[in-house]
Amino acid sequence: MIKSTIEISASIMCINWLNVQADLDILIKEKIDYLHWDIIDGQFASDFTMGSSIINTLLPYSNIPSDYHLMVENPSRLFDSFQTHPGDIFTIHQESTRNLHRDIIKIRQMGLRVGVAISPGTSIETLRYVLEDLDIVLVMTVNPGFKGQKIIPQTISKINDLKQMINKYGLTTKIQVDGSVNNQYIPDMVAAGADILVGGSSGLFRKDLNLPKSIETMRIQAKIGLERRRGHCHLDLV
Ligand code: S6P
Ligand code: MG
Repeated sequence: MIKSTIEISASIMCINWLNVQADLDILIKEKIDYLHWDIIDGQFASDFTMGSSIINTLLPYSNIPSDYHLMVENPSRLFDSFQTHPGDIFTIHQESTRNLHRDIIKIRQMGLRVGVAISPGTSIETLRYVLEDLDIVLVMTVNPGFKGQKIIPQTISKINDLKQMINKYGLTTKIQVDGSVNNQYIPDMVAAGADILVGGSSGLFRKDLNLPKSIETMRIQAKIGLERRRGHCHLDLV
């Protein structure tokens, strides 16, 4: 069964930092599904973003679930750094850990939802033997590190291949997409199988559109993609 709604996760590294409180108020009012915290260590990807002191300061401001995207080497060293709540998501990169399965189990034992991200050059086959342990696979549609990058087009067919793999094994794993998630690509991403859209600088925190309007626009594009997906498949739909 396919869920009738597509969720939006707001990439806080793309928020207007001179207007954080007002933007968070809008995200709350508009019932955004997750706050997406990009954590980068300068090694796995070549930049630095927010650490636990900034994130833990902002967390009490809303009760929106957190979606932690850990773009760091050896991610388990940071698992205890954040004030997590049940229902939050910890997503680690397949490429960043020497023992992926051990780290997946650790996250599960913390009572959190488990995600694994794959960078554009990483095959979905690398997840074959952990897929059943995951709540979410994050398909990166740009290389990790920076906002405002161009999409890597072949990642759209990767979403489709992953969706087929999930269906083949009878799983309910959700597909999240991150990078250049905007009006131009949302319908294709959702039609291919994306369930959670990470809204960044090109789709959500846009310079040319206010935040409520960009949220509305993302939802409309997601609906178009979902209708296309339904038109293509023979599953029992809600
Ligand atoms: C990138 C990070 C993302 C970005 C977001 C940017 O390393 O994981 O979450 O913040 O994708 O969005 P956009 O629309 O600028 O590509
Ligand atoms: Mg991200």
